[in-house]
Amino acid sequence: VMDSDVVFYRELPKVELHAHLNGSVSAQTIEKLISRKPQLNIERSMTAIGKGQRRTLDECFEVFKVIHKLVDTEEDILMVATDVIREFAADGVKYLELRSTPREEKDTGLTKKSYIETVIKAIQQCKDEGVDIDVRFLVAIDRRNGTEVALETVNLAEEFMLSSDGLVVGVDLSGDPTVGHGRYLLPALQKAKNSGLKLSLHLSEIPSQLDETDLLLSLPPDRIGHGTFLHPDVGGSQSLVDKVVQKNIPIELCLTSNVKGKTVPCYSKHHFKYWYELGHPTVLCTDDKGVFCTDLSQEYQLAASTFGLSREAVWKLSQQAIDCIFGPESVKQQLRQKWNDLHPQVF
Ligand code: 6MZ
Repeated sequence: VMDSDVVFYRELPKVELHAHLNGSVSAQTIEKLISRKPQLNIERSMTAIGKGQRRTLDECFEVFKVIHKLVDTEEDILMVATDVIREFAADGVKYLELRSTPREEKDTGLTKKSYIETVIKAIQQCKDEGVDIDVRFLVAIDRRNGTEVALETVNLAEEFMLSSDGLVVGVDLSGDPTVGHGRYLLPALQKAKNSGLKLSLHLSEIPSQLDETDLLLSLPPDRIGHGTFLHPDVGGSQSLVDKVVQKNIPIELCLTSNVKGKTVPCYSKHHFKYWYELGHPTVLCTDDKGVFCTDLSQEYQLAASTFGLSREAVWKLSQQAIDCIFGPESVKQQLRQKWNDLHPQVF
């Protein structure tokens, strides 16, 4: 007999807006990759942070390096992306924005361009198979790589925005927050915005980035990733909060990721509470469902049990995420219709 909560959260239609492709690789897919490359001597345990385990953010970034070794051909990317999309769909996600950093691998002939083409191919393939999910792609800028690479990435994103039938909708800024500074990336981000790409930026994921956050908020971004240290109770500032509120910039919140990555001390102290109580648009997301061993149903369930949300409140939360997507108005309308059709008679 299935727990009724488990069924409710899995059947709850959901929107996932913050999912890094290579952080979202499930244990099953990792096993397939390992069997393709046994000579690397990589084990599943090196690619994930299990239940009850916590690592520093630095250690999390080491995990991504291991996964990148396993995913270095077009064939790998195609398998990883199709598996990840099917898994999100099986978890009740109806709209997904995947993000990934285009990588070049000299040894396998992978180029940044073929990287993006392959992700697009995976999205198209899932669509052709009839998987019940609308998937879009955000091209990610790794902050550690600086101005030139950021501009090159934006140029690629612009090219694909025009040629991908609307699948490439924006740009993400991510990567190790302790490395680099937003001031070097501002011109590239500005260019992306001017060309019509949407911006989702990791902001204040760690403390003491107030000047960077203030600078990047001037763009302004269309969404914020994490924003863990924005508010004054944790060393942020009221003026940053005021800007985010005035510009009504939705925040993508990833509870398990932040607890396991030790930027938040425990679930009950997660900044979800601060923003939710303000009535500010917040969207629950997984970040890296593979690395942090979670899924979006579990994240909704955790938020509800930690902060005492009723099923009705949970439904509202998932529904409001539709307003925050980067896809066009027509897609928002389709999703609203879907939510209406799936709405339970009673909670
Ligand atoms: C910042 C993160 C991240 O792009 O190779 N990434 N960036 N903060 C986080 N919090 C935990 N989690 C993942 O997926 C892996 C990459 O996503 C970014 C990092 O740049 C990481 O290398 P892709 O598909």
